[in-house]
Amino acid sequence: MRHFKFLYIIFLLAFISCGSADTCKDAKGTISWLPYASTDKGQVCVDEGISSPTIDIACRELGGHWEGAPVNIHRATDGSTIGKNGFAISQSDSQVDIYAPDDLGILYGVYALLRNPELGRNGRVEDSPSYDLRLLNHWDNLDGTIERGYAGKSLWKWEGLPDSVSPRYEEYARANAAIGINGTVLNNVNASPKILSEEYLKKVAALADIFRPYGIKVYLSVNFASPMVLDSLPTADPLNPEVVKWWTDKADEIYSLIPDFGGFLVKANSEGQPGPMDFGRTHADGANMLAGALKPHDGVVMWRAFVYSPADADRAKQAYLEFQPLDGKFADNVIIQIKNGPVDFQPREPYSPLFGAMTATDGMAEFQITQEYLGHSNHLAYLAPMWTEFFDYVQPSSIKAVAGVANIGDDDNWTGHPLVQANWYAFGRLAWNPQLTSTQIADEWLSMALVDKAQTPEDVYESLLDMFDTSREAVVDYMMPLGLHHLFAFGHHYGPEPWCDVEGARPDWLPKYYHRADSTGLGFDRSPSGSNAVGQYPEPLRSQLASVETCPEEFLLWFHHVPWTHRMKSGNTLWEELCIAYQRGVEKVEEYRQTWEKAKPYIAPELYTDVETCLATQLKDAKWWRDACLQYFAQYSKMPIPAEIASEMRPLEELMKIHLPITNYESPTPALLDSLR
Ligand code: BDP
Repeated sequence: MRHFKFLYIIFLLAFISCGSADTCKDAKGTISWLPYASTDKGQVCVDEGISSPTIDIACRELGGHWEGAPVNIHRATDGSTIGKNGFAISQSDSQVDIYAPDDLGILYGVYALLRNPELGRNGRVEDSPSYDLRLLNHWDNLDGTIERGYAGKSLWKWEGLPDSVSPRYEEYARANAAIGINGTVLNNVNASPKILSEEYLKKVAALADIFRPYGIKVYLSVNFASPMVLDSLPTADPLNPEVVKWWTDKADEIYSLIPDFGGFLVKANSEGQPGPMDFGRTHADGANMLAGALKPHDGVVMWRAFVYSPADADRAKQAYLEFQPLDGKFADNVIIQIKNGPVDFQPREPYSPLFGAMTATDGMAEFQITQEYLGHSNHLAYLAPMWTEFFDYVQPSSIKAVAGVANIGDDDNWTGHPLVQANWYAFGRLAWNPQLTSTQIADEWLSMALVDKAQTPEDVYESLLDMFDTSREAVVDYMMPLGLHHLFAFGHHYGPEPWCDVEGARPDWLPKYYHRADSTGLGFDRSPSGSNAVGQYPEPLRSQLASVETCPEEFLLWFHHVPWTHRMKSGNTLWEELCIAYQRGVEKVEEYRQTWEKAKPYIAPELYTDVETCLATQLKDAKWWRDACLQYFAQYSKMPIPAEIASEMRPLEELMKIHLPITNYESPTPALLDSLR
């Protein structure tokens, strides 16, 4: 169908503007991938019949920030191949055309064009999101703290809402829309029932109103015992009619305030949270009851599979054991949210075998953007390589959605470490298109956020790119190489404590449970002769993982208890290889410091200094990890640490005395770390 064209030209002032692009790149409070510089030159022409608050934003962005030829905005015609929320762009010297089947697609097209002004120049480019749900999960508590948050306090200022509204709420929505994120779970999975009170729902509605034109739907984490806590029901049994009615009424109330509310995220019967099993029911009973309440409103339930109990032999098998038998028993608006790995967001984990094991149930991946286990906000760990590695094993089309635990707080720079806005960005880009490569995304981010690519010598740029791309592997090397995992200090998870023993603590919260170091070797035997966690993987991977000889070495100690003298592919023994890996990690960080110094002339001064400080801390931490782990394991291997490393090590007894006085809500400052070690 052809539209009758009604042309009008819009000249709009940028609604956020400041100086030149370069001064804004590193300005405090800015989002690195958003346009800030105001051009006031963008000319936009919208086909008749296309109008909405979302289109107004698209026009405002172009009006304020587009410097190229006039842009025509069209509704894609019925026969178009463009997917939901997708767009097509073509451009010549005299005009740019954006086509989309819906308004959000137009907005996404506009952001794609602003990100890459050449898009569509060499022929029409078509793009649409791979998943319908691309969500951030905030682990924000109602008191303003953030569980595992390292960028200050929560962005949500609950005391002031709904009347007082921070300008950052809209900037947050803009930042997310610009990378295709279309939903946000506002509160911690360890959910306070209070979030469902009338008082808080009004606050949530105020945020939803701000996010709506940017295509961001609001979701909430809910506490399964909410009916008992909020309204004194004697039970939260999902099959009890009063409980069912309570949730049905609650859903109606939510939708009366927020008509496009997305749905619930639920952590149930996990780490002490209440759930259906407290009442003798199953995960499916619980999820389906909530799904029933949301169904008339088109809401979804994201039910988490993060479950484990100390009674069982192997924590890595738990989620599969509990959930796989329930395959096919879930309502069609339930999605099982599964962490990428079977344990808990370690620097490297094999993928969770639950992916692909529930063929009659929708599943979604949960990644962690915040660096709970990767050096908090002190370490540079660019996480896209971890997530693309996941997609090397898990077919993108086998899951329905993706979620990322946000690394966002109210810090000036939003994400703590000055460079890890890149991880928020990378998550959004991969949620849109999991086929993108980590290097491609790093290249996009570096050239937008860090340096002016045209002005930066190629070797400097390449070194920066390499620093990003290898940084997660460096963390793996200096913390937990070759499949080691969970050697972290108890509670806050910053720094090494492979020796950790806390009286009365659950064994599966202690490092020894995972590394199993003894005089014969190192690693967790998950082969058929051990816990047989490998049995949960499909063939041929299962057999490959099952044998020490064929198991990929990066997962070796995850799946096997390996003799210290075992010959690795390199010809080195396991012990030698371990020493090499820890040292390689340290050297990599030394190299990053040199890269950073080389890049100094091309980096904004304040940013330069901030990152320099972080890298200095990262190097000290890397050595701390190396020294602690190698000396601790040497007690079992009885093998020597190479002299050149050993000579600069701090004695183990000293390292074992370091205890960081921090909680799950903070990252240690460099000064605190220096004072303790
Ligand atoms: C672990 C965190 C814990 C979270 C839990 C979860 O240590 O704070 O509550 O995961 O995902 O990674 O529920």
